[in-house]
Amino acid sequence: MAEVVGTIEPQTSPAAEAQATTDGFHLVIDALKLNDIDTIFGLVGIPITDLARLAQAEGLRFIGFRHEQNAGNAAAIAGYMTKKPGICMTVSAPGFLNGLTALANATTNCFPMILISGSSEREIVDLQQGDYEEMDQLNAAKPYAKAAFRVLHAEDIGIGVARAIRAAVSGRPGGVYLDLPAKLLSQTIDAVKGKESLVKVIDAAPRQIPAPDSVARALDVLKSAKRPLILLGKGAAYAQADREIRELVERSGIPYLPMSMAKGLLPDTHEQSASAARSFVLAEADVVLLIGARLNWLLSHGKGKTWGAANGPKKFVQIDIAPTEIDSNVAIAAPVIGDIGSCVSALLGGIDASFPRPAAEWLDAIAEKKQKNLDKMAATLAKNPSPMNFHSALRAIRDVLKQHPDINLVNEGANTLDYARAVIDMYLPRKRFDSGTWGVMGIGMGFAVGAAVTSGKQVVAIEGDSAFGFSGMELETICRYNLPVCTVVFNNNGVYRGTDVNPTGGADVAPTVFVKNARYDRMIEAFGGIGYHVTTPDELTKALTESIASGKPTLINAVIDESAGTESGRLTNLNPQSAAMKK
Ligand SMILES: Cc1ncc(C[n+]2csc(CCOP(=O)(O)OP(=O)(O)O)c2C)c(N)n1
Ligand SMILES: [Mg+2]
Repeated sequence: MAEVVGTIEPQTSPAAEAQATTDGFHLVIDALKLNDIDTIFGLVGIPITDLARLAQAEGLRFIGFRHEQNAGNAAAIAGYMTKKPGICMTVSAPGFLNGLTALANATTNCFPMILISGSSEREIVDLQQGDYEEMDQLNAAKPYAKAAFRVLHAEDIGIGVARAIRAAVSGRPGGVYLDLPAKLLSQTIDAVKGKESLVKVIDAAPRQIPAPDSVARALDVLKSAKRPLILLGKGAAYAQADREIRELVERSGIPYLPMSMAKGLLPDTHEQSASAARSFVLAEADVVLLIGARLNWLLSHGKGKTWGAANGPKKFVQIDIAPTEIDSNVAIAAPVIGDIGSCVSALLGGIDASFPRPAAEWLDAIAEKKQKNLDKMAATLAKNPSPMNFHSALRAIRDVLKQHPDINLVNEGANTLDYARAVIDMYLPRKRFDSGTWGVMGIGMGFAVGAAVTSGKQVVAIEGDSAFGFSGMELETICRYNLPVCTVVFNNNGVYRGTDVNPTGGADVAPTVFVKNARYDRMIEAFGGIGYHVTTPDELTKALTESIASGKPTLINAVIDESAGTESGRLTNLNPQSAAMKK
């Protein structure tokens, strides 16, 4: 263009015009950035490939997965760890549906996440004319999400993203779906107008202060207790009110039980932990303070034998952010509604030197029960059977992890989940991520990637061989991003155990059985990771120690006695039995 030197470029040149406009792609990324979102977990394709490229070009981290469910699980756990919505981005119809499982799981577990999916043309979808990946995604998402929104005009992207963020994290957190049609992404609008349309969300999850009379009522009920108990749920861990919760437990002197993801809120070795006497305290307590724990199936709905029905009704004090949680399963004597930090602080205001300490009789009975069970567990853990069983393998892992209290632990399986939850102590809050409210299989590698990317710290994933299979291909993702994830596969040749047989004597193996002696360690080697094959606790100790020291992607194939597990782990009672087969 040397020949035009000295001439003034006309104001309406194509270059100037391009500068003066923006489009849907840029507005989505700008809206996320404006709200301090720094990572997207996703999987590319039509129509979001350029959105992913642009995100990376604009300085966001785009972590690409091999299946959207795992990207969604990574986003969900990032949301749980940070109280900021984790973002999952997918293509339309099948990609969206793959992500929807994770969105539903996030909503069930109260993890804040946003599933952003590209979608096909509304005009064609609504007339069912057979578009590429046609689906009415917004309506499909609605029953499984806390909220679902669609944006049709580029100037509404800012509002759409803001609504999604606020819906995900305010009140009870959950999964939000944001539908972005392909046409929206390429829509152009004036750049200044576009910039002005963006919304920075102020105070996305405002504190919710409990009513003083509800606090007074709760304190009265607590003071009336003879055998009080505190139950900490993952809502308590999510709240990041760690100091206040610890102070409440310690100042009141009340024994406490953590639900699995609340482990580590106070160290599991804390003398007030009643975990080792769980059945005893649930049955015997007369007043129970629930903090961010729901009385769902995991707590036997707050009634029946587990809760000592024969001892008469319990009195519950329940702290929850959602008023509709109250009386969901049993009558609640004293609801305290608000955010957990504010509610616990308010209760602390009434727990002074005059607050009655729990009776020594109650504490002594718990201590005695605890010691008995801990001795029993120590004897079980001390055994060295060959082949190795769940307990001897977990003893080895427990002893290594004790040296690394800040490790993130992912855990799923049946026996592998139930035994690991009981044996592996947690020392810090929000370090244990597991199958959660649904008891779902498949969160493993998604949670592992999410936890590693979010914390930048080591992850150890203790996985049943069946559980691992649901997300195993993400080993490639772990290797691609060189994440410090050590996956330990408890390989007992199957679902629950590997010893079932086909009663017909036919060639097909039983429904619960896998290929015998599979070498999961070789899977990670395909992607440049390090594989270990171990058959004894000593080998497991060595492999895990080396893995953690290396900080590299590793997988330990831990061979477990194939006859050691029980059907459904500890949930045997939930299996309906065939009357015809019992004969
Ligand atoms: C999505 C999903 N599908 C199926 C199940 C049923 N299920 C519960 S545990 C489990 C696997 C248990 O086997 P494994 O992970 O090998 O653990 P083990 O008991 O052998 O240690 C399955 C398939 C589930 N919970 N979630
Ligand atoms: Mg198994």
